[in-house]
Amino acid sequence: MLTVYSEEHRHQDGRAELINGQLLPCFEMPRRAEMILARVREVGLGEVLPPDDHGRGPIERVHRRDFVDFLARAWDDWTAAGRSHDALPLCWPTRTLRQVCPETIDGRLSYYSLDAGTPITAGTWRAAYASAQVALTGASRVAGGARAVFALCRPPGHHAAADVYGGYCFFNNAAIAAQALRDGGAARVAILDVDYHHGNGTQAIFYDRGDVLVANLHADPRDEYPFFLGYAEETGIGAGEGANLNYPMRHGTGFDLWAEALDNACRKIAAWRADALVVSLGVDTYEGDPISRFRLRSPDFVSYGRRIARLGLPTLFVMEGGYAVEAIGINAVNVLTGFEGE
Ligand code: Q9C
Ligand code: ZN
Repeated sequence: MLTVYSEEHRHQDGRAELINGQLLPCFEMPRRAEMILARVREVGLGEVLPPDDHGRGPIERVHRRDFVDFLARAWDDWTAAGRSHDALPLCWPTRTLRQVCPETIDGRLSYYSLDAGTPITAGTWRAAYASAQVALTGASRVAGGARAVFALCRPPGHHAAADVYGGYCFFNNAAIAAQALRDGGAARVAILDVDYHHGNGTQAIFYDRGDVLVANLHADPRDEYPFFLGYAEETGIGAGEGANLNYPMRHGTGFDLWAEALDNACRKIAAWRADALVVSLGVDTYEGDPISRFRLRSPDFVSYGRRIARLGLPTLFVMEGGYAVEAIGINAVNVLTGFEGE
């Protein structure tokens, strides 16, 4: 299987995120992608290629132009305001407040963000832009006939919506890739999100569309981030009615229950007759993950990779979360070798 990878991800190296009431070192760190790449090479998964530059056009098929402009300028605006440390927002336009976009950088960080866990740094734009290009290059290979491609994206993407960043995500790489597959001729694209957290951004982007099916397996938002989306009753709206599937599961969920949900999602994807599949591949479902509460073991990742392969669809794997850095390479690549072994 071909892997697409860019070293540009290293430019996203935030110092701290707000988590559990503390500013702690970022869990989303450059070593994550380096460990995955090392494992790709160790098992001899296949060729590793750098991305092509597809420009801003395909990013703006998913994200609002004002949001892309905001990200492109955020660091310069922040330093122009006299700051030299990472940029974090402090308040949000919640109930009782208005959705207006302020002029000052602090107001704009608040307007466009979803949490205080996602620092904008000097290199955020470079890294996020390259991550989207990695996904787009993978999509173009799949459109060109590859059975499967691994887009080793970092930073991740599935929490980012059309004009919202957060959850360590800036551009929604999987959504951008799915849209590129649509624009490249696939009539129906399915997105299967197996990250521990609900892919709120991906759901929001495609919620009213019938041409992209989104299936999400994740921790129940009643007790896990992102808390405000990902409930089972969210099934889509308008033309998208029935094209959004959520499988929330409680803390402590192990592979038996998780695999049943995956099997159900795969049956729905097969019945829906997708032309291509994008897998939002987060491996924070692992039992050793420091911020997550599912109990998958490393061999389980092989087993579910095999199940995904049985769909028989042209498949793009897009890397999302996973924070047990020592095991992240093994777990992510286990999915890919499981897929290839089927
Ligand atoms: N107690 C991804 O996996 N903080 N993002 C959660 C949990 C944010 C995770 C706090 C987690 C975002 C791509
Ligand atoms: Zn996650």
